Order: sequence, then C-alpha cells, then structure tokens
Amino acid sequence: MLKKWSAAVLSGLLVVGALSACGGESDDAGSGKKDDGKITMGFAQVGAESGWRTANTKSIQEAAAAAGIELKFSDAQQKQENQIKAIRSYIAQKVDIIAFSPVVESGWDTVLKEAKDAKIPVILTDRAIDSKDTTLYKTFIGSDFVVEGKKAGEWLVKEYAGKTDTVNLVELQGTTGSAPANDRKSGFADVIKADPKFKVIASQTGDFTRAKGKEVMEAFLKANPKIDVLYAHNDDMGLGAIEAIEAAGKKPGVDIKIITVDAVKDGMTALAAGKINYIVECSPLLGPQLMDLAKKVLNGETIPQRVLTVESAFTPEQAKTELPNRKY
Ligand code: GYE
Repeated sequence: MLKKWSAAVLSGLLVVGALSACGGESDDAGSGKKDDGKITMGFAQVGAESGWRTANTKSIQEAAAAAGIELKFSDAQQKQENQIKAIRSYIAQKVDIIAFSPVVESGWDTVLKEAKDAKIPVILTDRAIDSKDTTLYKTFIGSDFVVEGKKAGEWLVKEYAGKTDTVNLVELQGTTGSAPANDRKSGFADVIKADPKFKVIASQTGDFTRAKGKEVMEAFLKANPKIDVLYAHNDDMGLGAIEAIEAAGKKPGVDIKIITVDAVKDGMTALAAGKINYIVECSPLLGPQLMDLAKKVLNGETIPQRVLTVESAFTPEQAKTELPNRKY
C-alpha cells in the first residue's frame, strides 16, 4: 500500500515537472487550482429539453450549494459547439473541476485534451463519450441506457407473449448521436429481434422534446394506418405523441400502446391514467453523487471509472403508488 502510494506521489511530482513541456499524465493530487479552500466547478449542461433535464439541473444546483461548491453553469441548448465553448471558458477561468453531460458521443478529444493540459479534471455526468482515451476524464456517473432499452423490449415481449399477429412499432428516438438515443435503440432492438412478429415500421428522432415528439408522431400516423406500439426514448416525446394520437381520434395506451423512459412526474401521471403503458426509470438526481466525486477527485482519492445509478421501471398500478412521492 505504502509503496504504491509513494510511487503515485513520485509520478505526480515528475508529471508536474514535465507538464509545462508536454502536458503529460496529470495526477489527481496535482490538480488543485487555488488555495482559497473553495472549490469551483464549471458545469456544461445539455439544455432544457425535457422534464428530466430540468430535474437534473435542479439537482446539480442544489447539491453544489449544499456541498459549498461554487457552480458556474451553462446551458448549451442541445448544441455541441456551445458546450465546447463553455468548457473552453471554464478552462480560461481556471475552475478547479469541470463536469458536463455531453450532448452527443463523438468529437470531444480536442477540448478534453485542453482541459487535461490545464490540469483541470473532468467528470462526465449522465451521457457517455466514445473516446478511446479514458484518461481524458476521471469518471462517468450515469445510467446504463442499453439496460433501459432492454427493459422496454422485455416488457413488450411479455405483453405480446403467445400472440402471433404482426406488431407494428414506431420509435421516437432521442437526440441524434447522443448516448441515450444510441443505446436505448440498440438495447430495445436486441431484445425484440428474437421474434419476427415485431416490426419497427418507422423510427425517427424527436430530439427528446415534447414539440418534436408530437410533430413526428403526426407524420407517423399519417403515413401508417396501423400502428400498434410506440416506443419513445423519453417521457416528453411520448407526451407530445399522446397529443398527436388523441388529435387523430385514437386512444393512447389502448389503440396504441406506449412505452417511454425517464419516469418524470408528467410521464407517471399519464402512466397512472393509462395513456402510457410502461415507463423505464432513468434518475436525473445525479447532483449529490457528482459533488461527492468532485471532492474526492480534488482530494486525490481514487474513484471508480464508472458510477452507475440505480433505477427501476413502472406499470400503471405502480405509478399510482409512486406518484405521491415523486419529486420531479
Ligand atoms: O432521458 C431525456 C433527456 O440524457 C438521460 O436526456 C438523459 C436524457 C433523458 O433529454 O429526457
């Protein structure tokens, strides 16, 4: 133990010496910025696209205040270029630590190398990146979106067990290129592909918003006379789609079965009312764990590379019981 520790300190010292020349491996212990004892975190949020995101932002802001961490917060309006700008400005402001929820999976290496060269540790929250270089961030805290997609698929398989008629499915995908859209799609597809009666007849992005969910569902309904099931990658798109389904004179939850992901209050209310049939939970309450991890990183403590959030899934009956406790 002791030997390992001194080796880590030694390599930390060597690295600090070498950094000005080439910006090599930084050590946790060498990342403290100011000596005023106050931690400043720059947080680059995705946007305000959904109920989930609003709850996530609130959780982060409240947890920062409770932990005595000064938070610099930015909203990228679902645009990667805005997030990159925000991260660069946090680097320029010499914050102690940067956290962000990457809008899409690809294209982060350059800006994250800049943070690493500036010895500012980075924590990924909520969404993953596809970078091969895992030294560009300290940890990733968030859900397993593939598992969420699988849970949605498993419910569907059970619901139609013993039936042989074709089941026509439409899918509202999340933001193109985002981890939750990619993984919720693939997890779901993996489970339903075992049974050829399930046919995905249309699949398009609704950008995780209610307005887009409604618009795309309207188009799906016009183009496809027989839709049996809608799988929406979040509650908000599902709620927008419900408006379109009702406007088309159909009963959501009955004529068209609906599966969504998130389990925010509005989604759970529609579930309890039978307009949605199943919701896979994805917790937005990442703030307290994020602040805890940030402090550990800045203290030079070892933290796991991946921190998973614990989640469940709900039927209409379970939604009725859960709703009074739902905070978001
Ligand atoms: O499901 C959706 C939001 O990244 C898990 O983003 C998050 C997703 C969430 O817009 O509602």
